[in-house]
Amino acid sequence: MKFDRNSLLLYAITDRTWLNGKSLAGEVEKVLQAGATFLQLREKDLDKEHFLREAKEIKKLTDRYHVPFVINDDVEVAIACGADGVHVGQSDMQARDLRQLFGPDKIIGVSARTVEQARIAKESGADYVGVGAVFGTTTKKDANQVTFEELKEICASVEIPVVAIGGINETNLMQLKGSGIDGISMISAIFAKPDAAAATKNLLALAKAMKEA
Ligand code: TZP
Ligand code: MG
Repeated sequence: MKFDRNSLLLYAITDRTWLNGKSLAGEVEKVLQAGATFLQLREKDLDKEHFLREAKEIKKLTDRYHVPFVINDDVEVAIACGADGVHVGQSDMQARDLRQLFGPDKIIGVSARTVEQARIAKESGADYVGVGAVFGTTTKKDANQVTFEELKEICASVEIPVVAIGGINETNLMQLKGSGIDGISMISAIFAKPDAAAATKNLLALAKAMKEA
């Protein structure tokens, strides 16, 4: 899938913490139907076999909705399920090695908290950077905060698109206006909600307004 920066507008990241017996695929389908523009499958505790089976199932859904699909961290699973790409952190596999492994067409996303990290990611072949945490979050325990000014500086310093992450929700999203980001990515503001579809629709409208304003 050819990467388009506009696809980062509403970037949903899965989390099974709040499923409460619901199926992840079912929740993902609702979110895709409601207009999410990008999907990352993030599993921190699942065994490989289960992870791969799930990734293959989710890939069918993202294909049906023509939404880019990346796997968090696990390059093997990303390759085996035919994902559109992978998203890695600073301690995961380097973008340069990923690009060699994946070739030019796959999407590579890298988490960055500083201008230097973002520049290195770009030079190593990343397609986009995820920058955060822009607000306080309890979803990722070791997340460090990035200020609005730092976010803005990163956006101005690299040509590749930037997606903000961390504690973003419908009440604070508009505060990101003017930062230069291409989109917002969220876990709990979508998947912790009893009605993930309604949350997605609302966030999508706000994200559009945030970018246009
Ligand atoms: N990376 C930085 S903050 C974060 C990640 C994965 C957690 C985002 O989750 P939430 O629930 O949208 O704050
Ligand atoms: Mg990681």
